[in-house]
Amino acid sequence: MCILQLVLATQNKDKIREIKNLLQDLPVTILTCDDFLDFPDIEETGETLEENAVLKAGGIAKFTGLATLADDSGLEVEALGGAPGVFSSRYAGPGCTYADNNRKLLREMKDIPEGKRAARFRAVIAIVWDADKVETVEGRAEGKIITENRGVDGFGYDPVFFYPPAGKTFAEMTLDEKNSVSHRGKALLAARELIIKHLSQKV
Ligand code: ITT
Repeated sequence: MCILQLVLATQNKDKIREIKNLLQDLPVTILTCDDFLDFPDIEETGETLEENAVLKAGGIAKFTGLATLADDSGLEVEALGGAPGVFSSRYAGPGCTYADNNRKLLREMKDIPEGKRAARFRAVIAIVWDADKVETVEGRAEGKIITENRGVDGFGYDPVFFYPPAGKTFAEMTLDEKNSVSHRGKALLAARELIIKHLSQKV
């Protein structure tokens, strides 16, 4: 197998940590925004996670000329009709923090009863290999929104996302534990297969 250079089309350090952890044993050199000058911020104008993942990977692949992986992810809350969805990172408005988003979510859900708080995380990963070839995979994690923050690890909505099979929120899990059950972990497992197939075709 040859060594592949793969760029991560994200400015989100938390995603970079999780993605690197799950790809670390592959013969892949991972490059991030820190390895390039003037790494562009690709505008997310798509209406779906898949469209945005392809937009981000395509934009950065064009900029670097290298194979590029992007993750577009979000939280879909049943009682809120699927919100915040594609707007997950900017739910509480432009420039908002993770804490602002969680406060807004808990406020919006304050009257929603225990049995109606189902939510799912979804992650779509797009890999642009070259101008003619893009592949996408998806992962999901089903859980529920609790009524106050629990745990300090992870990022984003992790402190309010309770994962019943583990009896914990994602913010109460180690990185390995979260990656073994999360939406991103599952999408990356499928992405690993794409990478392995690509490497074997290059031999
Ligand atoms: P890039 O576009 O640069 O990758 P971003 O944070 O803007 O970074 P997205 O547009 O995909 O990424 O938005 C994803 C948001 O969904 C993220 O900011 C969190 O608020 C939330 N999110 C995604 N995955 C999550 C996870 O594993 N745990 C908690 N929150 C998550």
